[in-house]
Parts: sequence; structure tokens; C-alpha cells
Amino acid sequence: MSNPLPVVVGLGANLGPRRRTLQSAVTELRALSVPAAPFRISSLFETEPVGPAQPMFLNAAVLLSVALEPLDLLDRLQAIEHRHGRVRDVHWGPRTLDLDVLWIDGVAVDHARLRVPHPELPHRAFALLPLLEVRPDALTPEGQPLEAIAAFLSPGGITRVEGPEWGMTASEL
Ligand code: A4P
Ligand code: MG
Repeated sequence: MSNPLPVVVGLGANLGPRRRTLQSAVTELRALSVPAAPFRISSLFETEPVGPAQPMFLNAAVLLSVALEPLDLLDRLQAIEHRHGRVRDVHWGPRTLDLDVLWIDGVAVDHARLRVPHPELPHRAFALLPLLEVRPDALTPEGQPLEAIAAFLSPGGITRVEGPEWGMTASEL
């Protein structure tokens, strides 16, 4: 991917110092993003866990622009997860930090390690609502507005706890 493309990364945490971990992940995502390209942070949401019983999540989304192949982006995100103590054990289980590639502008990926748009996106308000905050006009690779899909989602189990300033630096506020 030589030209930078807008990407939305979903962030989730439900173990440890959740808010601080997400703030630190935003700092790392800022460093991945092409300078001067749009970089947007969603509100912070507290969300009921989907999957096995486990602590409540904090979820958010970040729009950035990257000049990386999708699999290279995944490698970078997994390195950030590891730096934050991420251990993979229980599928859909608790985690200090989860970074998912939710959407890449105009791109579909169907690879053993990476599927984009994220296949669960149409079923997950905790991912789709933050995504639409940072990129309200996002389209599926087939050209369908993601906003239209959101209309079918139940918004239950999601509480907006802070505006985007939770992830901003002092100079951005
Ligand atoms: N992978 C494939 N596509 C992607 C993608 N678009 N982005 C592969 C990131 N990774 C992708 O993911 C397992 C593998 O998926 C990766 O190695 C990558 O090659 P994982 O996060 O390491 O493992 P997991 O959590 O066991 O599985 P999964 O299916 O990725 O879980 P999710 O989808 O991340 O869901 N409830 C609330 N309220 N909020 C949450 O954030 N998160 C989950 C986890 C469950 N319930 C939740 C939340
Ligand atoms: Mg994941």
C-alpha cells in the first residue's frame, strides 16, 4: 500500500488500568499514522461484554492513515498489544488490550490472519458506533454505508463515558 489509506482501528480493554492502556495505545497509533493526515479519536464507551462472562470493557475507535500493507498493519497492532501485556488465551475472553482492524477505505481482505472489514462489525455496536463517530461516511468495499447497518443494531449495553478528549494530547485540547 504505497499511498496512505484511511483506516479505523477498534480499541478494547477489560483488564488492568483500562483507560490508561487505551491512552497509551492511542499514542502508539499516532506514531503509526502518516504525519498531517487526519487522526480522529472517538468517545470512550463502557460496554457490556459480548461472549463469556467477564469484566466490563472500555471501547473506542481511532481513524488514522497508514502507508502499510494490511498484514504489516496487523503486525504493528499486534506488537502494540504485546507491549501492553496482551496474552492470547480464551477466545473472546478478557484482555488488557485488543486492537482490531475494523475498516480500511475501499479495501477488502480475506486472509487466514486478517479479514477486513472486521467480520463481526455488523453485529457489534461497541465497534460500529465508535467507528461511525470518527468516519460517519464510511462505506463497505461494496459501497454500502456502514451507517445503514448501524440502524439494525441494538444500542443496548453501551454507555458513552467521555468525549474524544480522553485520548487527546494537551496541544490537541
Ligand atoms: N484477525 C482476523 N481479522 C482481524 C482483524 N480485522 N483485526 C485475526 C484484528 N485481528 C484479526 O484475534 C485472533 C486473530 O484474529 C488474530 O491473531 C488475527 O490474526 P485476537 O484478538 O487475538 O483473539 P480473540 O479475541 O480470541 O478473537 P477475536 O475473534 O479476534 O475476538 P475479537 O473479535 O477481538 O473480540 N465485548 C465487548 N463489549 N467489547 C469488546 O471489545 N471484544 C471481544 C473480542 C469479545 N467481546 C467483547 C469485546
Ligand atoms: Mg482482536
